Amino acid sequence: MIEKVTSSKQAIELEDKYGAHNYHPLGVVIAKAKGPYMWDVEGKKYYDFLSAYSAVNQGHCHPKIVQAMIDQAQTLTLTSRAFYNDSLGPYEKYITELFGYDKVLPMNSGAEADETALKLCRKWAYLKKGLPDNQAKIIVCDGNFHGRTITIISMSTDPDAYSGFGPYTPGFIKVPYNDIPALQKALEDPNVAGFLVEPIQGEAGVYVPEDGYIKKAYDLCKAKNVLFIADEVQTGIARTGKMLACDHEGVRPDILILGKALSGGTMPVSAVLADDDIMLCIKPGEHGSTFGGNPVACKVAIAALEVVKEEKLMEKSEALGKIFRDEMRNVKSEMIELVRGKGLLNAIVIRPKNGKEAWDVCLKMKELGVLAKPTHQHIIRFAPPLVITEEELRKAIALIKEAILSFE
Ligand code: IF1
Repeated sequence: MIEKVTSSKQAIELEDKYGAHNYHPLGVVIAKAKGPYMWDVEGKKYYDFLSAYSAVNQGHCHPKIVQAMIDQAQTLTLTSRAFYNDSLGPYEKYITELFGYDKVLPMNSGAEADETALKLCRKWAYLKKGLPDNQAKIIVCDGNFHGRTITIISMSTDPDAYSGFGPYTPGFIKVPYNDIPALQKALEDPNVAGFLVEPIQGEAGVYVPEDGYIKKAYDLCKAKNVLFIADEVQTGIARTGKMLACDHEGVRPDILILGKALSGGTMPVSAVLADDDIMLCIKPGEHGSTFGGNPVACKVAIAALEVVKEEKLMEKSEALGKIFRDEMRNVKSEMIELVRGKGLLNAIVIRPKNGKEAWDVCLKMKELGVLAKPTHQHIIRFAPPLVITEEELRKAIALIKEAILSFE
């Protein structure tokens, strides 16, 4: 018997009893969403300021993307890659021309795309760079977040992400983020194959590196014939005010990783883009996925990317992000320690006051109709869908200010 949810309390109880406890969600049960808005089971309306961690850049249930999904789902959902189909080629042409790469390897989740990038980098290191077998090393940054698989958490410096999941995958060198000398030193190792980096570290708390860091890191990698691999799963697709966060510094990654908003938050769609000299290192039968590049994902991703262009989401993200940071930096509250971000990927570092901290601010915002969630104990990430209007943004900002000032 499929139970019908008629109250938030009932939904939470069902999840608690029958679901794994691998999350600690904010106490709100969403039943419907559209554009920048979400409604809970009781019908209360909220501004979404998380966007499913930047997967819903185009706004919830975007009509063009949903229609593309419906049309394809009624025609052909899956062939697997055992056979060709009439959706994958056109999608591959579209996305490689849009981002300027020779080829794309389609996957589903962001973690799968990061794993694919790691495999590509290692293969290239052995076949093209000539590194000794099983000796390839990949440099990653402290505070990184690239997903939840065993190899990816083997790169992590967050005990919550890796503790109790050993033994770990070898072959990773960790360096401090935003630290060029440390990267330079690590690149002295002749067995380094690649450098995997988030242009802005999302999970670490929207950690924006100093201007020029990405460009300098890229140049150092090129000087050592090391692949520069950008994880733009969270920062990509117009979130930071450019199509890619790397575009702010004119850097073209050797391997580009996309996910989340590549589908506008409708389904898991991820992609790895690279030129032939890297991409063709993986031969038929050496990598793949049942659903990778499925026809529905192809049509959805094309629609999701077209929406970014048609609705000028890059420009909106850039302009509205400036308004958000300016407004929040003018709030007179000791709880606001720092406001940082790029485009509409922002965060506020909350200074605890009278025992109240970021979680309490989020609970107050929820009460007032704005949903966001802390990343780590003292940082609240603010990332509304990029389709939010200036008027809606200003209304939400007023509520965020009210929530923070309620603790004065
Ligand atoms: C969770 C964090 C964000 C990502 C980057 C790859 C992936 C992610 C830069 C993997 C995924 C998600 C995962 C989700 C919450 C969210 C998250 F808090 F976990 F760290 F955004 F910061 N690269 N991030 O941000 O993509 O496999 O999830 O599709 O695991 O709770 P995925």
